[in-house]
Amino acid sequence: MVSDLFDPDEWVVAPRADDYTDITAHVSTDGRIARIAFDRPEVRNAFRPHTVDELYQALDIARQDPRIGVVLLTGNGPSPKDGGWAFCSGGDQRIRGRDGYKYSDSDSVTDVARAGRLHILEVQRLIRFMPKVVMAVIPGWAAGGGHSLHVVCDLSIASAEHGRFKQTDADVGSFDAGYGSAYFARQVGQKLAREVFFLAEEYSAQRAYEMGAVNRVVPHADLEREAVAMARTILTKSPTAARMLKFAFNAVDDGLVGQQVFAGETTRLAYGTDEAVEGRDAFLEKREPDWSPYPWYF
Ligand code: S0N
Repeated sequence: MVSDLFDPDEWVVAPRADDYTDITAHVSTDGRIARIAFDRPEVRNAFRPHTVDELYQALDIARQDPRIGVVLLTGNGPSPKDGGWAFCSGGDQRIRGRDGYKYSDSDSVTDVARAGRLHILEVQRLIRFMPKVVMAVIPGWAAGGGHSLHVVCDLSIASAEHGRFKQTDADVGSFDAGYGSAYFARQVGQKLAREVFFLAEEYSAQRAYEMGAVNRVVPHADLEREAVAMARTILTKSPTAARMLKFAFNAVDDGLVGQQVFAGETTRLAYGTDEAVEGRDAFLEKREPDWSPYPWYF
């Protein structure tokens, strides 16, 4: 299935997406926006390792597509079982074992090669470090590891009627001790973040907006239309400015990795200058570089 909110005129199937079983992936007809969606509505879009592998691949394809500037991450729905809506309810608890997750429901044992590999964190890092704007489009529950995914996205937009937020990690004995908690506290403040984790209560989309955890709350029927409209506004901006801004926002919380990512971008920009070309050419031509045309700026 896709979603009741999905506009078929807006999207075409993304490259390699025909084989996906746990997600859907589409690209807007003009090729500039990706829509990637959890597609397990019967379990509130919980992810299993197979889901995460597909998600990583679809996000990475979007990352490498030079036309795409914005990625919408959402959850298909409603559930055929009870009509419930979800963005994502985190790790699939039915296949969680002592040493990790079974790869899929049909596995009889946990795959030892994958055991202990908490690879949803690799997806979090991909979202965090891809030079595109990633927006969580939240039609229903964002719970547990699904809550953490929305936290790590650059922007979040939620359904007024069905958007629900709950951090259940401590209920089920798991804890996202990285972006899901510590970075969340940067967003909403320490007291609120601790309340969300320690009490594991339910919060409406409006309350999440008031906390500063969500950018916009819109009528359910308009959710994807509004998300696409926001994406189209972002796409009117300079791609270089947008990527530098994303990495600037990240850097203060990402330590040396944040500095490395930002520094890589500045090096890439510097390579485009005549000054850097002179340095390269001087080396290749076995001569001293002539820096005289380039001032020490003040
Ligand atoms: C989302 C909730 C609040 C929705 O409640 P609601 O609307 O009352 O629906 P339910 O009747 O509860 O659910 C409908 C059906 O969906 C199944 N289901 C829901 N969530 C899951 C799930 N996560 N796994 C498996 N099944 C799920 C229900 O069982 C029900 O099925 P039926 O109809 O057959 O009974 C509510 O559903 C809820 O609280 N869900 C559980 C949320 C949760 O605790 N998630 C896990 C939290 N932990 C993680 O996500 C791990 C974090 C993580 O990924 C991670 C982070 C850092 C490092 C490593 C990891 C890692 O573990 O990989």
